[in-house]
Formats: sequence, structure tokens, C-alpha cells
Amino acid sequence: GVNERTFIAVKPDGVQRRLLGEIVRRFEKRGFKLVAVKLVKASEELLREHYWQLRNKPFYSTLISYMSSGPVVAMVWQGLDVVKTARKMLGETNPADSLPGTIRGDFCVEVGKNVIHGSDSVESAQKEIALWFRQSELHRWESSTKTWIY
Ligand code: YYY
Ligand code: MG
Repeated sequence: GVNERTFIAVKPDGVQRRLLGEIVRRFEKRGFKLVAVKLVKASEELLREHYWQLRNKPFYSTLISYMSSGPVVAMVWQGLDVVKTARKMLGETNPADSLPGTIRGDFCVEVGKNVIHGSDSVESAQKEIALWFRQSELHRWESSTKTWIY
């Protein structure tokens, strides 16, 4: 429904490369609503929890050090089918497989520096939002454009 939420993070390379504004703009323009945002230097503990399903992959330790190499921008976006739509907006995990027009397809070339994270399912989104944000950081607000989007 229209209250579906997803967790999006602009990774340290995205922040360093000044891609934040462009990425936020894409989600705003699409019609999604920002309900939480913060700049965070993620702890290794948080990142290990975030990526626990990948703990046995060969790239896991590289992934954790990359993700802790600088601040990330953690966000929660809300709207109809936002989890699936955000994944489409991101592109494939490997930028080389990502079509132009997608965030990864437009802004990066390497899987290990792929600029952005997006939850892969509604269940993952709920877990990730709870991991990265306190309830008080999730804002309720009425969008004045709602009736033009829905
Ligand atoms: O959800 P998504 O980010 O598209 O991919 P995941 O399979 O969850 O992997 C998380 C993260 O790990 C990915 O964004 C880059 C990194 N990674 C990697 O460095 N090398 C791989 N072969 C696969 C994933
Ligand atoms: Mg994933």
C-alpha cells in the first residue's frame, strides 16, 4: 500500500562523490515521501548486523570496511510499492549489469563501490529501518502533493 517503507543508504563513495542531491532528487521526483534521513558513521557492529546474510561471502570483510570508510546517508522512503520500485531505480547489484537510467547504471562501474543500498523485500526493509533508526526519527507528515500522486 501507500504506507510501504524502504531503507535506502547512500554509501560512503556516493557521499564522497557528491551524489546525494541527485539521488534524493530521483526519489522525490518519482513521488516518494522522505520519512527519515541522517548522516551516519556506521559502526562495524551495525554493519555486521545489516549484512549478516552475507557473512560467509568472500567479499564480506571488504564490504564492511568499505561501508565503514566514511559517513553514509541513511534514509527511509515511503509510498506505493516503494521497495520494488526503489530496487528498479537502483539497478542491479553489479553496475555493469545495470541499465543506464538507473542509479548504479548512471553513477558507478564496480560492484564493490556501487554507491547505494536498497532493501530487497518488505520484511528486510522493516528489519533494516528498525536497525538504523529509532522510532522517534521516523516522521509523520502529510504531503501536499499526495492527491496528485495517488
Ligand atoms: O542488495 P544489493 O546491494 O544489490 O546486493 P547484495 O547481494 O545484498 O550484496 C550487498 C553488497 O555487497 C552489494 O551492494 C555490493 C557487495 N557485493 C560485492 O562486493 N561483491 C559481490 N560479488 C556481491 C556483492
Ligand atoms: Mg542486498
